[in-house]
Amino acid sequence: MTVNLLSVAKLPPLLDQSLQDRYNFIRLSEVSDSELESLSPSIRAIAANGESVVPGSFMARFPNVEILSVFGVGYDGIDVPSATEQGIIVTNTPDVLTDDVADHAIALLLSIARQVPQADRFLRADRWPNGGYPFTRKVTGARLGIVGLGRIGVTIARRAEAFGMDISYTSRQKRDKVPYLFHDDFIALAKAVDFLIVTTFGGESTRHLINADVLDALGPHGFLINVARGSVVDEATLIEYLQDGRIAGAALDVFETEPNVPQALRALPNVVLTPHMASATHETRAAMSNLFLANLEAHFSGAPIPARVPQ
Ligand code: 8YV
Repeated sequence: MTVNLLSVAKLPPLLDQSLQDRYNFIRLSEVSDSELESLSPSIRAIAANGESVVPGSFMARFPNVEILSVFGVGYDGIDVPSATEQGIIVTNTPDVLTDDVADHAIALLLSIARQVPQADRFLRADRWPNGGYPFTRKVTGARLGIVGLGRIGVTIARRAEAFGMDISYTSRQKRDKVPYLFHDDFIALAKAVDFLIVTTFGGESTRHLINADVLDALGPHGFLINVARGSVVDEATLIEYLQDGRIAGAALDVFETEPNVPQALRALPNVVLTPHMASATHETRAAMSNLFLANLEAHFSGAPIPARVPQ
């Protein structure tokens, strides 16, 4: 019997197609409330992505859901305790995207320090004949702070080693076996570095962790890079600090209310902004899709699930 799967997220077209081939695919955005009501007892799987917000009250509408599969490593929008209580397995797609997110973090760091997009705009505007582009910030040998030294943080640190950067971090706990300096508070970390990269979990526990105090500590020569979740940074305060030159610049792949990015942020010259695309390469999105499908398939065939989130 084909399993009824409800998709609550926009997924890549190829994955969408694979799900339609394998499951009885129901798209949340295409069914009315009453249709959903009558379908609800038949739904056994929910497909979501890293940006999805799925509260326990939503899951409770589907008494026979067994698995909620997330396309992405982050699952901060999913109420995992409620899922566990309701006997729903939650899966995600870690590891396969680590390299891409680390690559993108380094790309953002280089872009904001060396002002690559700004210089590109300068050239296209034919401003070069009137004089060269102003000097930028050297990266090699600079001090890098990483907020959250998980798999992605460590991979960024390894890349930064190749730039001779002096690396320190903060994390829920000090990591053994890494040669980087541990700070047990964000302010001390921000004070000690030129570039601060945020790679921590999203969700309530890290909401607005990067606030005025951390930005003050980073200071007028410091740069902020965020590839984690927009919620980790107090975006309104960040905008004020950028406007006033109280920090030097920011390079952001994630925002508080995606896909809407405040005009005040877009108007700033000292930012580099990308549309939540750190893991969006052909190769990695294919690998994420395969892992996403493998999680579902393993569950429904009774095999061990490759990537189940901790409960
Ligand atoms: C994706 C992400 O953009 O993995 C995550 O947590 O945020 C990204 O890789 C997202 O999940 C796809 O929608």
